[in-house]
Amino acid sequence: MATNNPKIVFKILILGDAMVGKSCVLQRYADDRFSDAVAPTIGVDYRPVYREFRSQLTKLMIWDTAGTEKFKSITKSFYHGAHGALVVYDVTQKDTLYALPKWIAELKHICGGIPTVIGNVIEEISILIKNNIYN
Ligand SMILES: Nc1nc2c(ncn2[C@@H]2O[C@H](COP(=O)(O)OP(=O)(O)OP(=O)(O)O)[C@@H](O)[C@H]2O)c(=O)[nH]1
Ligand SMILES: [Mg+2]
Repeated sequence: MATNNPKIVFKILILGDAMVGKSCVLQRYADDRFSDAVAPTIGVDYRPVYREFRSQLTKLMIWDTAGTEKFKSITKSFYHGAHGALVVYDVTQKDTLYALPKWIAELKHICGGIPTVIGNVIEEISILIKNNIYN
């Protein structure tokens, strides 16, 4: 796909606690592959992804942020001007679910809008339900 002159450009953030799989979600979306050797993100990583959307070349400027608290001041400076966000949690780690309101509130404070929430590590969900983790 020729990637020059996209008609539509969106800035998208990926947020959420450390180790929930944000970078893996991006790798899956951008390259359709999974690796368990992904290094923790230092600050912020940027990845342009091009897709056809309603027959228009669309550029998604995806900013994959570190979940670690020590990078928060850096990562928050990238929230400005975002059109959307994926707020990720790990379905096997309850704390990462309970942290979502904090991530969403911080995002809304700077960007407004409604983020999308996604649960990761979903191949483990049947084990969690079987073991009554969600009761
Ligand atoms: N089983 C399983 N492991 C996953 C999945 N997604 C990510 N992981 C593993 O979870 C760990 C953390 O993944 P990352 O993508 O680096 O997590 P992150 O949220 O980007 O972490 P930070 O950059 O430190 O904020 C890695 O060891 C991944 O291999 C998944 O869907 N299933
Ligand atoms: Mg990461």
